[in-house]
Amino acid sequence: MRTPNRLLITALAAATVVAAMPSVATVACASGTEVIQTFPTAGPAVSQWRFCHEIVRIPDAGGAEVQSQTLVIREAEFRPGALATPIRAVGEVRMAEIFVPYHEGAPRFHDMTDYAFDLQALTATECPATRLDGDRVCKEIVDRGLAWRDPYFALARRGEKLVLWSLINAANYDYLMRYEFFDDGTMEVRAASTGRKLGGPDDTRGHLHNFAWRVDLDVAGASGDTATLAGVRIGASVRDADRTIEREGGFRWESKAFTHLEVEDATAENGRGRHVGYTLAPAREGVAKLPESWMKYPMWVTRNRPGELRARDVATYAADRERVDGEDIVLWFIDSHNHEDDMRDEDREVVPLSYLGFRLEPHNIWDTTPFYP
Ligand SMILES: [Cu+2]
Repeated sequence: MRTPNRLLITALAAATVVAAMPSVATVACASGTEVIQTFPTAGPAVSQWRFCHEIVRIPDAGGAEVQSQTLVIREAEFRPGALATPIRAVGEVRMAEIFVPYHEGAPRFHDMTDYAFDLQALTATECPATRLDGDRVCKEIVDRGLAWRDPYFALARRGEKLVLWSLINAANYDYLMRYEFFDDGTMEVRAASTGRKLGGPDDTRGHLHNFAWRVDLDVAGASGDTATLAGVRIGASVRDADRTIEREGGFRWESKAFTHLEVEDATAENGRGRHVGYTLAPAREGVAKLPESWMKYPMWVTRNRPGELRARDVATYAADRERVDGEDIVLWFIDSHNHEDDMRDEDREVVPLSYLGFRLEPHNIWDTTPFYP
C-alpha cells in the first residue's frame, strides 16, 4: 500500500559512528586549496567532504613538470556522519593522459605529454557558480536527483553533490576534467571532449579519445590497501569470481564479468566490523586495445612511487611486477570515446560534450544506507 504523503528527508541526525579508524591528519592542505563541504546543504550537517585541489603540469619523460596542465584532487576525506571519523578516500587523482589516435593510424596525439596546453579561464556563462584559481576551476553544488526510496515506508531522499571541473584547450579540441563529490561518499570522475574536428567541418576521419586517470586510492590512509579484481561468472547460476591482485600489472575489463576494482583497507572497519574500501566502477562504451604497450589493458595497478605520473609509461612502471597487496597502491583507468568514421552531422561545427569515466563507490564506509533514519 502506498502512503499518499511521502516525506522527503532533508536532514537527519542519525550519525554513523565509525570504529577503529586510524587517526587522519586534520591539517589544512599540504598543497593546493582546501574545500570543505557538508551535506545536506540546508539543515544540520550529516556527511562531509574535505579535499584539496591544485593545477599542476604533467612531467615530461625526464620528470620536469613542463607539459600540459591537469586539475589534481588531493587528500580527499569523507565523513559519513555528523559524529563519524573522517576517512581518507583518495591520496591523489588526476587525468594523466589524453591520447587521440586517428583510425587510419596517424596522427597519434598525446595531448597531456607531447604539448604544454593550459587550463582555461572560464566565463560566467560557462560557470555561473563559484570560480576558483584564476577562474580556471568551477565549483558547483547541484541536486543529483532521487538517492533512494523505501517501498515499504513513506521515506525517500534526494541527493546533492559538489562538482569541480576545469577545461583544457588542446588546439582544435577542448577537454573537460570533472570531479563530483556525492553526499553519500561516492566520487564520480568524468572526462568529455568538445571542439572542432582537426580538418574542419568536412573532416569525417574517425579517431579515438582515450582518457587515462591515475588514482592513488589511500583508503583509511596510504598503507595496508589491497586491490581485488571483482567480477562474476554468469551461467545457469551466477558465481562470484573475485581475485586478489598480488602484483603490479594490467587487467582486462570484461563486459560479461562486470569487472570492478575494489580497494580495501587491512585494518579500518565500519561500525559493523566490516573492512572499509572504495570500488572503482567503470561506466564504459568500449575498450580501445591499441598497439602502444600501455593501451594493451584499460586498467592497471602499480605501487605508488613518486615521479610515476605518466600514464603512457605505466607498462614500464609495472614491468618489474612488484607486490601490491597490502601496499600503497595506484589504480590507472583508461576510458575511450570513439568518434566514428563518416562522422555524424551533429558533430559538424563543434562536437558536443559526451561524458565518460568512472565512479569511486564507498564500500562499508557507512554502516547502513546513507541518510536512512
Ligand atoms: Cu573527436
